[in-house]
Amino acid sequence: MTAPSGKGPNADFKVVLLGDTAVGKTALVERYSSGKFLPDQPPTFGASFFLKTLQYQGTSYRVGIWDTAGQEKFDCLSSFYTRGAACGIVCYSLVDNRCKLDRWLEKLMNESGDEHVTVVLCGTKSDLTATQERVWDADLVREYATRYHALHFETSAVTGDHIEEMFDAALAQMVATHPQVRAAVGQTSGRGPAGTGVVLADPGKQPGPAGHRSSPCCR
Ligand SMILES: Nc1nc2c(ncn2[C@@H]2O[C@H](COP(=O)(O)OP(=O)(O)OP(=O)(O)O)[C@@H](O)[C@H]2O)c(=O)[nH]1
Ligand SMILES: [Mg+2]
Repeated sequence: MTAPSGKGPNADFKVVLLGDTAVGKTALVERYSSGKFLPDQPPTFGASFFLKTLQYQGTSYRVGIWDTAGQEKFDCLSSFYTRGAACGIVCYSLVDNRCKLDRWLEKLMNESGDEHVTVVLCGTKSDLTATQERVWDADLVREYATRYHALHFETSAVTGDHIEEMFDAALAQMVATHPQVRAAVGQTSGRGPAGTGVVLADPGKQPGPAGHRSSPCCR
């Protein structure tokens, strides 16, 4: 995806980041918007909003990104930010098996109110896998990705790995499959080239062998 062109945006859409507290949602979106990793940020209070204008295939898109708070006390608020989202990025830490991935996926599906919502699974803190054990079973994550027709990326806010690629892929998928986005840019029928499916950002960095299952979720 390239920088915005001179002409104004001709499609808007809403992206929401969901996931347990401390999985790294704010660090991820901060890295995406400012290019910086800011350690020791306080937990998000309610939600933060980021706006990006992007150009893809000659069209400008204004992307409003809602970074929600993962702390349970803010649970009742997140539906407000999730409703109407064209894309939900559900984050889990690659090195923390307490993440309730299935809960956030269900929440997204129940609350977005959009049957065409683009779902992205984002395994965060990939830089830490050099020194800490990956705690998520590859088969289980693949199963979630298949069940929810989700894109799947592994990112690091420290190195910036795969963050741009993830947002680019999410945008491409929305343009390809979302009727409102397609209508806004004058594509009214058929599916675009991206379709749904699983994109593994770095097949060389797959989670450990099947069978290495260490209670990936607290249910
Ligand atoms: N090593 C490493 N640390 C990270 C990364 N992303 C975030 N962190 C650290 O993880 C902690 C939590 O990050 P946040 O971005 O605040 O987490 P959050 O998901 O926004 O948390 P809530 O706002 O409470 O929902 C902070 O100490 C960050 O510095 C990453 O990619 N790599
Ligand atoms: Mg936060």
